[in-house]
Amino acid sequence: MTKLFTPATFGDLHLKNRVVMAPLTRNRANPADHAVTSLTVEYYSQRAGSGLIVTEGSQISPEGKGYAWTPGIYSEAQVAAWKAVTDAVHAKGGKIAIQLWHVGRISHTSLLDGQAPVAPSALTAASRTFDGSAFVATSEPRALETAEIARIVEDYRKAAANARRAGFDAVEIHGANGYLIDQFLRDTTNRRTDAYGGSQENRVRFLDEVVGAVVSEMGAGRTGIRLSPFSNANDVGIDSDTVGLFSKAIDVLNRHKLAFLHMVEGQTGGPRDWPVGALETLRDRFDGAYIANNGYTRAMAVEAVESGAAEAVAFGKLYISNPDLAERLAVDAPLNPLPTEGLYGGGADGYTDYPALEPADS
Ligand code: 8OZ
Repeated sequence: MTKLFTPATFGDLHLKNRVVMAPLTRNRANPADHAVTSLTVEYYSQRAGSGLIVTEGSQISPEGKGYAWTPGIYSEAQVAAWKAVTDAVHAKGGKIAIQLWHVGRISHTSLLDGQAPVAPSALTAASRTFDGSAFVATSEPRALETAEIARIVEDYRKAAANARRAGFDAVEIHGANGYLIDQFLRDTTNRRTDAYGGSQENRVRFLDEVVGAVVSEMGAGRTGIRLSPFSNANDVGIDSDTVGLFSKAIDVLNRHKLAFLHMVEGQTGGPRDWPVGALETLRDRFDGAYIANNGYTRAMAVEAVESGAAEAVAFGKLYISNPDLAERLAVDAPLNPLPTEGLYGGGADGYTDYPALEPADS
């Protein structure tokens, strides 16, 4: 049997196969309360054949929001709405992790009640966000006061407690793609002179505190993280010592005994390029399960898991138009073409209307 389709245990998580659904922002939460809707229950339930679903990024606080109609995990209404999702996925024998997200500087004042986004340093990203009607340049952020950082760490802890109450099997901390944690890590975006900036040890401090807070609620065996060390997504910039910095970050993850590291290999949604040997150095340093991601085909995924290069492979784009992707890959069935519209916002069109190979309940 091809190992990709065999069960796996990552920490306290028992997965039926090693085909992971990658987090995908789809902007379909209720605009009034940022809670997911019954359409989202249907969407994830259709994808329960995956060994592990990782949800779309879900903001840990109103301040952590960077785009229109993304869901939150900080209010009781949001917890109740997510509980319907986890119940539906569990009823179909699936497992689901929620991705905890704070966008930092990748936001706009119009999404934040007129407030400036917060960031380690007051440096504006050359990036864009969607404000509900148009793509707009991200706003100039304000640098966080040292005393405020504990409050954000506490927001992560509360979000993890909410995730547990909402029935999630695990939490994935969003440490990738130029959002808040990534902004603290890199010397391109972190120019602080307090205990959270300067040396690599100081720049991993925020990550360390966030991971500690999340683990205190979920347990390390049900906590993972997504990183993208080689990606310049959201204009985060490439650190002057990527391998040194991310080695220290991975040492933090190992100290906390995290269950999995979900790696965006290369440029987010782009070329699989990195300095020779650098990805392998970081991958091998991590003690837990390694989930590979970025542009994998079936053949690449089979080979990666067979050879031991990865314990699992996460697919994003292919999961948009193939709700039964794991089942299709297992029998090497043809795939629905990649979608071109309906990605961000809207209703059922391009969301829950992609056909499965066979009726899901037959
Ligand atoms: C696409 C559009 C908006 C956000 C990421 C959460 O890149 C995202 C994202 C992707 O991690």
